[in-house]
This record gives sequence, structure tokens and C-alpha cells, in this order.
Amino acid sequence: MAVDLAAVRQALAAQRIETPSWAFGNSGTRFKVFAQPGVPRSPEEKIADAATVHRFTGVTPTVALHIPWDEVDDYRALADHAASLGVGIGAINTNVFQDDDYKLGSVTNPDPGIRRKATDHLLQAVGIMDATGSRDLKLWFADGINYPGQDDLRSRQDRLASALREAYGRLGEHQRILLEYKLFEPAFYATDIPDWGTSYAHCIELGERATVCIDTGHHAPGTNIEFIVAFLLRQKKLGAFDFNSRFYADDDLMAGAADPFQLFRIMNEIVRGGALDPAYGINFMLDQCHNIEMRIPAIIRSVLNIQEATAKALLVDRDALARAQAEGDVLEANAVLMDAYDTDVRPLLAEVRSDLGLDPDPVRAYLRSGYQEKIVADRVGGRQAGWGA
Ligand code: PSV
Ligand code: MN
Ligand code: MN
Repeated sequence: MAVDLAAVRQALAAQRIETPSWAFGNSGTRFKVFAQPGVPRSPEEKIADAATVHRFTGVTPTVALHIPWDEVDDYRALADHAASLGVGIGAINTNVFQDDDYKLGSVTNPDPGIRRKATDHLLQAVGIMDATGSRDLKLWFADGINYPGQDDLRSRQDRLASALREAYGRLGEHQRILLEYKLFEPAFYATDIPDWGTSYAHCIELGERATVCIDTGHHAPGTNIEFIVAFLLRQKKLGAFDFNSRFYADDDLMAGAADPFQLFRIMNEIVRGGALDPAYGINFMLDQCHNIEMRIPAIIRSVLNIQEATAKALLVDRDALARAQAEGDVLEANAVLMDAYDTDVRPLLAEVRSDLGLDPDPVRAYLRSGYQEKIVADRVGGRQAGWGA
């Protein structure tokens, strides 16, 4: 077999996944938020939970913030707090969707005063990146319209482009924009950035430091996400993932839970494109909500699911695959891919973890650690942070 196992081990040890601060907070659906005991009461406690995930997985050294959910007076001090726990601040996510002013849109709103307010929030987020050392400004806009004729589709694109241009112009040399898209919700008739093509076109207009973020839950059912990955990699315009999984819409379930084969196909294109190495610059983030399950072990499980999909992708015998493809041997090409997918990679990952000095079974190690009991006992009272705050 033409697979270099030492290189596979090395790639798995070097893999990096970013956790989202909001996944540690209470969340729910529009029907009910089920509060959990031990939930973080502050951005500092969310970061402590993220650091705990890193302690058990060894591959999650950064945590993404969402502003204003993670608003603090002193962002430099927040970054120092993160560093003292062994993690760094990842992407800064903006929030221009939870304010009455944004009923008809944020940066695309017909009212120039509201557009100014939304754009100022994007600029404020770059200030937070300066203070925390974050590289990535992650933008998702809930903007869109519910009824044909409600607003002018094309003017909204112009307004969007102009806000993006201003934010891009404010970036430092080593900072970049990650532009997320979403098919629908909360807008139902037309979303202003509904798909990768729209995001891609805006990124092209902006320049080199603007790239697309693929949230795996933001497509129509049946969309071939790995094709989008392959296409954007070829164009050097893939900047990030928001990993989660879905059965129906934007379910935000644990990555790989609903469709581990899709996750494998995505990671296969990443490996094929030479984009797994952190030096390539893709930010592999989670964007999940854990409404009914314990959060920290659910986040660890998501990380393990991504690692398993990655390990399988690394085990694809690329020479055998290329040969079968060149010969037009449809069945053999498919069999080569499926051989890798059908491999049980858990023993390999357990070895990689042991080599890194980690427990080979991070979920069980966490549950044994006493951390959960400690946060349940310690975190009483106070304001709960995150969704549903
Ligand atoms: C929107 O559905 C989204 O995927 C964006 O990334 C938001 O910032 C995030 O969810 C909040 O969970
Ligand atoms: Mn997302
Ligand atoms: Mn989403």
C-alpha cells in the first residue's frame, strides 16, 4: 500500500480545529432553551472550557469569539487570560442580527443610518482583532427579504459591497475576512449572501485577504459540498469551515453526527488539495449548538469525528486512485476511496494521542477528570453567557 503511515500520523498530530465560545453557553430552539448546570457565566469561563477541550484533544488551541456575546472591557486582558490557559483567540465573529434596528437588514438596510451602525460594528470587531491578536474577521449576515418586492435585490448587493469594502480597508496586513453564506433563515424569500458563489464574487471584488467560509449546515439538501471545497481550493478562495451537521436545515448538530461519509468526502478534498496543514491557512472551526447534550464532551466528540474523517482521508491510496481514474476503472476508483472510508481509524488516532502524551479516549478521560462536577459546583448564580442569555 502506497500510504506513508508516519506522514499520516504526523499530519494528524499537526491538525488544528477551532472551538466556538458560544457552543459552551446555553442554547436552544425558538421553542425552548434548556439551561444546563455548570454553564459558563462569562467569556472567561467559556475560554476556560475551550482550554479544557484542548487539554483533552491536543488539537484545539484556539477559540472563536462572538461579539457582543463575548463583550468585555479589556480584550487584551481576555487574550492574556486565554494564553494563561494555553489557548489563543481565534476568529472574531460579528453579530449584526440581534438588534431591533436590523429588522430590515444590517449592512444592506435601506436606511443609511442603520447601515452605518452595522458597518461600525464590523470595524469595532477589527479593533478587537488588533487587541487579541486574532487573524480572522468572520462575517455572517442575516440580511435578506421575506417578500418579492420588499426591497431592491440589486441595491442590497451594492450596499453589501460597500460595507465589505470598508471593513476590508480597515484590516491590518496579517488580518483577513472570512465571508460566510447561508441559503435561508432568518430571511425566507431572498438572502443577500445565499450561496458560495455570491460569497466568492464579493471576496474576488475585495481582494486576496477575503475568502469564503463554508458552514456545512447552510446548503440545500443534497448539495455536493465537497465539490464546493474542490472548486474554492483550486481558486485559492477557501478560508474556513464552520463544521456542524444537519438532517434538515441549520441544525448545528455535532460535526459528523448526521453524515460521517459527507465529512469524509469533504476532508478527502482538503487532503487532495494539500490544505490540511495549518500553514495553508484554512481555519477549521466548529459552529455548533448543544441544546440537550452535555456541551464539553459533545465538543470533544465533534473534534474526534473530524479527526476520524481526516484520518480516513489521509489513508486514501492516492497512487492507486489516480491509476484507476486514468484507466477509467470506475469500480476500482470507487473501491479505493471506500477502502479508506471503511478503515477503523480509531486505533491509529489512539496511538497518535498517546504519542502526544494524551489519553487515547478524550471523552472518557474528560468524564473521569472531575471538571464537569467542578463547574457544576462552582458556577452558581450570575448571568449565563451565550445564546439564550
Ligand atoms: C448563522 O446561522 C451562523 O452559522 C453564523 O456563523 C453565526 O455567526 C452563527 O451561526 C452563530 O451560531
Ligand atoms: Mn456558521
Ligand atoms: Mn448556521
